[in-house]
Amino acid sequence: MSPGRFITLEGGEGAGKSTQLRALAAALRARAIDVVETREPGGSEGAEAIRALLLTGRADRWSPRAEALLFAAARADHIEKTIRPALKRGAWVLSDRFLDSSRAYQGQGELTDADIMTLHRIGSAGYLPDRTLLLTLPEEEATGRAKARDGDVSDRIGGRASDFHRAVANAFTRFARDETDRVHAVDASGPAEVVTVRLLEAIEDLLP
Ligand code: T5A
Repeated sequence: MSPGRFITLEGGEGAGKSTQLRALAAALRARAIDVVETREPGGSEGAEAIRALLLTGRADRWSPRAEALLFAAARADHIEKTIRPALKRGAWVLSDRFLDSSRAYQGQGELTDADIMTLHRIGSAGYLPDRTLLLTLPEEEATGRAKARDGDVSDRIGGRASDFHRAVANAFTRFARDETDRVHAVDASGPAEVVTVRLLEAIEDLLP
């Protein structure tokens, strides 16, 4: 049995992560790979319940510290209940967002990247993906895609100011620069099928 792999897709709002997760899963299944599609926050019963707490309600529903702890708790449950069992049976797990989202979104302002990594060590023993695919797209294009789909409606975190989302994008860029083995930046512009080909190229060395 070839080993299961844990692949995460990251990036800002509207970059095309969900679209590409589905396409990548289909491409892997066509190669007879057992694939589990999942997402964060969420991906297990407990984590989906926490997702609802995190993404709905007033902007100030949670303090930055409480918010970071909730994401870490959801992730601990997701890993334990969904990710590890799938990997154990040799499946590939594709997750729409994971730890790097917490580092980019919660690890600015009151909390540092080191704080988020400490929470991850406590919650999930510091568990990391085999590969993280960072979908990069110019801000206007990503906003345009999200707007075309959702209009002006957004969730508790997606609805934050553009300065916040710019800082998130800069943090993701930093991870790709500093963690080159794990985090691969992939151009998310152009037709979806072309982006999928780029993503497959970025995991080619992991394929059985
Ligand atoms: N969060 C999450 C944290 O703060 N900390 C954390 O630790 C975690 C895990 C989650 C929110 O939680 C935050 C980040 C987020 O704010 P979510 O509902 O899961 O929110 O949504 P997002 O992850 O932000 O994802 P989106 O749904 O906004 O965007 P996607 O998945 O990147 O994009 P997608 O695929 O839905 O595409 C958007 C639109 O563009 C079209 C699609 O059809 C769709 O309409 N599209 C394209 N159009 C043209 N060309 C292409 N190549 C296209 N690809 C897709």
